[in-house]
Amino acid sequence: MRDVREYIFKVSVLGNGGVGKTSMVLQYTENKFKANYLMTIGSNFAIKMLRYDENTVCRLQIWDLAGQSSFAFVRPGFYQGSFATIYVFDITDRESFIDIENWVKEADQYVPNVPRVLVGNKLDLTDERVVSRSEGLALAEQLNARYYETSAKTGVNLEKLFTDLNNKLVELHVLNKKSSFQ
Ligand code: G3D
Ligand code: MG
Repeated sequence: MRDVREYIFKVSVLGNGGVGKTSMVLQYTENKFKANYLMTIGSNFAIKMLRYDENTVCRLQIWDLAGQSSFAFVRPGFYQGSFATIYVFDITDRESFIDIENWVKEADQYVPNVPRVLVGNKLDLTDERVVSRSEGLALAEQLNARYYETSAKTGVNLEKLFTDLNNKLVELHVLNKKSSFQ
């Protein structure tokens, strides 16, 4: 009988309200955009099963935090036990890009040494773009993060983002391979 091992990796999705965090998670885990969902109250999570190889199955537990500061009390529990942080900005909203720094500062208080991913979302809104790809790449380099540009509307690059991250987490925690994730 083959010995299949299962792992659970919690990852946290961060960024200003409106950048598309909930939409990304919904599109990736359920292939839906603009289904009936409510503004995230506090935090919620979705699970995606990923097969790394024939012996290794992972459940990616993707947590999505509401931006409202009134829910600040949920933050410690939200960050606790995260294996990675995903920072999302909206390429049509410069403020959301500038604010990434604050999200990094906050997350670093709880989970300082985990792989980071930076995401420029709403890639489909080409005409409204105000943050360039090179700016995104430069910030990612500064944060020692991997950079992706996605659209929660079309789904572009979401599969790649989460599969790459899951592979990285298996390498780090199952195979004990330490290397940078950029
Ligand atoms: P949040 O969870 O980060 O707060 P949401 O963001 O997922 O609630 O998305 C905020 C708004 O942006 C939603 O529109 C959503 O449909 C839209 N959105 C999210 N991702 C994308 C994207 O990739 N492309 C486009 N075009 N829109 C996106 P509403 O109108 O409901 O506020
Ligand atoms: Mg949300």
